[in-house]
Amino acid sequence: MARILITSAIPYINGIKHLGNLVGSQLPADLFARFMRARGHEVMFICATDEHGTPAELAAAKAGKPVEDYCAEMHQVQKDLAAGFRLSFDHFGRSSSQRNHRLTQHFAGKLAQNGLIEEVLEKQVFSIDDNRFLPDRYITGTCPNCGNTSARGDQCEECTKQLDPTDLINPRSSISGSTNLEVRETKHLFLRQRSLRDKLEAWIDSKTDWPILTTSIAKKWLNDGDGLQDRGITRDLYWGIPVKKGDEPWPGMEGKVFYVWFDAPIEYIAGTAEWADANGQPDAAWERWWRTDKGAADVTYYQFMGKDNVPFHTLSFPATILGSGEPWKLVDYLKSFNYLNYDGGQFSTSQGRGVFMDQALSILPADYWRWWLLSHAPESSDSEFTWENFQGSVNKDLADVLGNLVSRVTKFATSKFGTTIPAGGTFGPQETALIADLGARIREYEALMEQMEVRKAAAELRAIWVIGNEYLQSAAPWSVVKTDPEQAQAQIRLALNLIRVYAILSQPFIPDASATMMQAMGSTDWSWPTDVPEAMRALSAGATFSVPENLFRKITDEERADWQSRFSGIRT
Ligand code: B3M
Ligand code: ZN
Repeated sequence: MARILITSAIPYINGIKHLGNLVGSQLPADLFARFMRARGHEVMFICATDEHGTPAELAAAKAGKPVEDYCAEMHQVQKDLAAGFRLSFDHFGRSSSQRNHRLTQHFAGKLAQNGLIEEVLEKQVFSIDDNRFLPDRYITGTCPNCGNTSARGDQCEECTKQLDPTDLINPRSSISGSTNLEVRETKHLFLRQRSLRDKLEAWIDSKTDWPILTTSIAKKWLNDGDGLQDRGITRDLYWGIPVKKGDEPWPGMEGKVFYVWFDAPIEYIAGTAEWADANGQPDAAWERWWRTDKGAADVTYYQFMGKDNVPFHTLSFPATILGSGEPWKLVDYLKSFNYLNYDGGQFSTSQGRGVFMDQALSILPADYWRWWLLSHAPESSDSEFTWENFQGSVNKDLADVLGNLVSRVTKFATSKFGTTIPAGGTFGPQETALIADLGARIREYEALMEQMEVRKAAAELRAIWVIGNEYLQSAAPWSVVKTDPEQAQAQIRLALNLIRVYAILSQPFIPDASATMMQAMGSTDWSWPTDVPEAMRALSAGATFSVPENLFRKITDEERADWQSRFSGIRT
């Protein structure tokens, strides 16, 4: 039994996530966590909401709520949606927790002690009417290059020119529209990442088994242009973790907070501490996952995230950990994803384009989405959601292949033999061949799941469902029963056992349908089918089973057309 630590990138607090966000981190992480638990490993699976920064402050202001209240509410909304999608976190924490405050301040203190923090005096735009410093992208004005009147202080989106806020003509605050701006001096902390460059490079080079997507992004940031830059880790904001050196005040940094990207990954650790607190466990219980001097040396740590988050996890967060000089666990394997596009364009949170988590669950149960998203995960390249493709997968894979097998077998068995597993006959050559084929495919499925080859694992699982249908088709118990009822009983006994094995294998992808299948088979034995011939005899003659509710319904053409127009833009 191994010990497996899994974290998903933590979703930002300012709104409900779309399906592209979901499939890029939380959902595949859940697939892996479920699989590892099913294999009998000890798993700790952590996620949280990422709550600090200007976007949270602005979203709260827009909602007319204090930012603390807004974040508490949105945390609950996201937590409920995660539960709706059956994301099996051991804990869904909050980056605004006291645990994260203390750990973030602790890391900053250690980095300072180790000479890795530099205090820098900067010039920044201050909005007098808003009474705050404005981050570059919250200053709007006219682009000196192309004349676009709504260029942002960091970049003009029309002509893509990189800008400084002071380049803008007629600059104004994007928050209030005020033009009453001035440049003021302000002090900030910089993490001297550059001095950790060699250590980071050696560490990344040692990860020869990482996906190319992950290492190519890491190396690009390590080597591009001037290479790794020192990084500002503080901001002039109200909402965030106050800048302190451990428990001590940080002279000159009063009223400032840590940058959201400094504290967010530390929440992986803090979230595990929150888990311990929530379960009445001592510190040792979470430290054994994170401190290599306190039991975490035998933990394997996996991270899941979208490609845009990779630089922060291959450079910035490791710089924090390595720079602390303390024995914290570094990630062992980083699984990253490309983007999921939506129906000929991009998912867009700002335009409300695409399907968002709450909307998805309001039209169909979680398993339908889980199956489509995972079987089309954007691994080797970006992938695209279309309603035709979704309808096709659901109707074919789930309804025709899996659902149909379960309903055909259980209905036929009940009508001919009643609701106990029939005892007659013995497994013949056809049954033995199926069991052998199944065994080989299950080993392949395990290997793909272990390698986090999400799409390929889904394809293998589907192939496993298909061979069951092919067996039934050729064994044809509905004909055999007329001439050799004993043999038909053996065939049906095999098919019912197959349903139980399918429940176990499919559980990481479609947990609700799997639970229904297992319950219908009258079993509670979820143990992984390591010995396949034995697993295919687990349901013994005389035990009772039942016909489950229809597992999956088909999506009609009318529904497809309706949803396609409903989710095409502007979320209301
Ligand atoms: N919240 C990314 C995002 O919401 C960011 C991930 C943090 S992981 C520590 O896109
Ligand atoms: Zn421009």
